[in-house]
Amino acid sequence: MGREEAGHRPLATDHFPRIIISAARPEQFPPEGDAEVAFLGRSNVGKSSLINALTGAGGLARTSARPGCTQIVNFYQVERGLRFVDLPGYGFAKVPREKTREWKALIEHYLLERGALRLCVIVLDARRGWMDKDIELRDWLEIHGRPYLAVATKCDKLKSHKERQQSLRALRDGYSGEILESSAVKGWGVRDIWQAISKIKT
Ligand SMILES: Nc1nc2c(ncn2[C@@H]2O[C@H](COP(=O)(O)OP(=O)(O)OP(=O)(O)O)[C@@H](O)[C@H]2O)c(=O)[nH]1
Ligand SMILES: [Mg+2]
Repeated sequence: MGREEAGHRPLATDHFPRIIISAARPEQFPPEGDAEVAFLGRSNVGKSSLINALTGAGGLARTSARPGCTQIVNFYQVERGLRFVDLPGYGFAKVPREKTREWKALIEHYLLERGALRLCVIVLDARRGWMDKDIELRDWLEIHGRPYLAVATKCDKLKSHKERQQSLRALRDGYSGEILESSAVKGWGVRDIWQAISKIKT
């Protein structure tokens, strides 16, 4: 299980980026301190891959073609003063309902209670746009006053002009805010996303 093991706490080091802890329960969340950016989105959408692309650390966040890979909350120290938080993906139908409830409680606890949380990144699949669960999350964040940024990833999968047009339509449908496009595979969008993240520090 390696770094996915709940409660796994490697030795402290000054080396960045590094995992701080994989938490299966709120009691395992690390003490609050540095600003946190949380990555949220449907299972398999590419949250962990995006974290790896942003940090330039290929094996930092475990990725998988199998949805539901990240079932716990992973805290990463990205640089001095900044942490990334990889939250479990939502909306994976094959996960037992009880498990889904557990994850939801864990995510909600983090989003409601975490004072250090400065920005939520809603990760969308560029080919699908806003799906019901994403809209639910967006509404929830707005109601609770949590700032968020929408990122449409896997843009490398849009091969034709027609697919790109369809993607833009789906992303813009009912949403007028900013959406950054990215590809973890190609490294697209990394600079823009960092620019948005760096604003939380000012
Ligand atoms: N082509 C392409 N594939 C990607 C991209 N980002 C992620 N993937 C692939 O999509 C699959 C899921 O990626 P993950 O990063 O594990 O997704 P996740 O959102 O963390 O998934 P969960 O932890 O299960 O919620 C993997 O097979 C990745 O290689 C991308 O930008 N382009
Ligand atoms: Mg993941």
